[in-house]
Amino acid sequence: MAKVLLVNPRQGSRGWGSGRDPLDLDDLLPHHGLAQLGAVLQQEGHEVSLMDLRLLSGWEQVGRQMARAAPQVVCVTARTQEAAGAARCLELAKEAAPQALRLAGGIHFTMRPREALEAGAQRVLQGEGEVSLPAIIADPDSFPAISWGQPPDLDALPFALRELLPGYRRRLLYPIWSLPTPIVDMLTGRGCPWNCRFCCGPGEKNLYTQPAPNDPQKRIPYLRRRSVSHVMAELEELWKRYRFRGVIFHDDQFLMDPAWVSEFCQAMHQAGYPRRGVGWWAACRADMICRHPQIIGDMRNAGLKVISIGFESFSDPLLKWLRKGTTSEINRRAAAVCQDLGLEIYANLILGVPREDGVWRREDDMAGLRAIQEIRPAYFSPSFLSPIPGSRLYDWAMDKGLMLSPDHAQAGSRRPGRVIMAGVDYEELERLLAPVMARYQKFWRPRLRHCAYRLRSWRLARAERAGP
Ligand code: B12
Ligand code: SF4
Repeated sequence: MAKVLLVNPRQGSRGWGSGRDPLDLDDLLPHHGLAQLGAVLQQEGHEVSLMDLRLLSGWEQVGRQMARAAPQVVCVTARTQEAAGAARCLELAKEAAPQALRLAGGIHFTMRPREALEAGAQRVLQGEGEVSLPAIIADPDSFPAISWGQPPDLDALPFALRELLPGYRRRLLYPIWSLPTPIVDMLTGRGCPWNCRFCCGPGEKNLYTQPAPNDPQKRIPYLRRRSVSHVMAELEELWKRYRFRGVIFHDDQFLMDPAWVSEFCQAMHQAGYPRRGVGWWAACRADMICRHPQIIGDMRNAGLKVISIGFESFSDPLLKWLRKGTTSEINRRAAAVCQDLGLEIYANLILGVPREDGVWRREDDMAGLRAIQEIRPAYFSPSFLSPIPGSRLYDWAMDKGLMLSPDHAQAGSRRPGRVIMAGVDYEELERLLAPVMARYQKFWRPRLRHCAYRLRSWRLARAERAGP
């Protein structure tokens, strides 16, 4: 059995050390993929540890800790936003732990496996890792430099090993939106069947896998949901360990199959979570909300508190070009359905999007911002379009020469405050956005949340020191 070091190359929202004093979801949560791989490897008898760069203070420390850990296997993951950091980790592993087998995976290396090899990975696994990673560790020579992982049966997997992330129990106390704490996050399935042009959907479809019929290296499932009973069993284990009060269901889209969601809501009642005051967050498309308002009602009765809706735009020509499959009217109706049910809306809007002719139009974004002012969602998450590698919009923007910098660090980050696309007047966008944001950006809110978190973690640490 091997000593395996899993590496999360993400540095966090404010650079080094962000994970020690989180201010953002990106700083706070365990990496689902690594937590899942950790569980499988541990079940196979490997000695697993995690190096999460969000907790470290610089590259020197990364090198030192890798050398000290003396792993036999180093596994580096990457989303596009952290690809440069992942490459650096692979290079450092070569110096600091030259004896270790260096493996790479994750969505970015699934799309661009050669980048990992160039950085020093000896094997790259595209797609899912639960079945094939243990097999590579057992016999690396029987795998080519780049190969596809075989998809696992999600119901047969052990539950994610969240506690690989130091201080996990304390992190659950961080207040997120209006969810009661402690808050856990989890996934109930993999993949999304829609085809939005801006989304890394094609990349994701590959990750969750396809080809086979005549076997180009096998693989197949792509869209899968865990059974309701498997999800409930994980919730039960999390309840026993942490007595959570809030859950974030981090699936791309929670409402894909209404029958599954109905069964899930019934199971939540049977398990008694709504009665115990458990509240949850999930993302649903506007068209699905309009098509299934009664299911949204069931979700509310089963504890749904905050619903994230990817409105993206309230300009019909833009929604059509983005292939969102919705209209501004559908968006408004969906908002009304949710608000009538007393749900809090977490509204996502993408600004700075050029239409098919490559031209950005101020009126498209004006329509969106006006709609937000009318709907008044509880939370508003605007982003400036940054085409993500793996999306159709990225290929189009690159072909048209619209991306001012195809730099990885920028690609994939959609936060306002960056200059990304040619022809977009970002100063004007900031000016349009400012009055809308004024309602949401109360400078004391994050400070208050942070103080509450520190106080709660201090109390927890004191209680833990005092013992049972
Ligand atoms: C949940 C989620 C988040 C959560 C993460 C919460 C958490 N606890 O991890 C939050 C909200 C923080 C988040 C943030 C962002 N996200 Co996000 N997110 C997702 C989502 C919905 C699920 C990710 C996940 O956990 N998947 C399940 C796990 C099991 O899969 P996995 O991590 O890929 O791991 C598997 C394989 O890749 C492989 N594997 C992974 N690593 C390794 C390593 C080795 C060595 C091997 C062998 C195998 C292997 O095995 C694993 C198990 O099968 C995905 C979409 C999706 N469905 O995947 C988007 C997605 C990953 N996010 C995306 C984006 C763009 C972002 C943001 C940039 C958005 C923003 N506005 O800033 C940020 C950046 C985060 C970052 N660090 O880079 C894109 C990434 C596109 C890309 N090219 O990288 C995705 C794909 C959405 C999309 N379709 O566009 N996200
Ligand atoms: S944006 Fe959402 S609905 Fe559209 S393809 Fe991506 S995950 Fe699916």
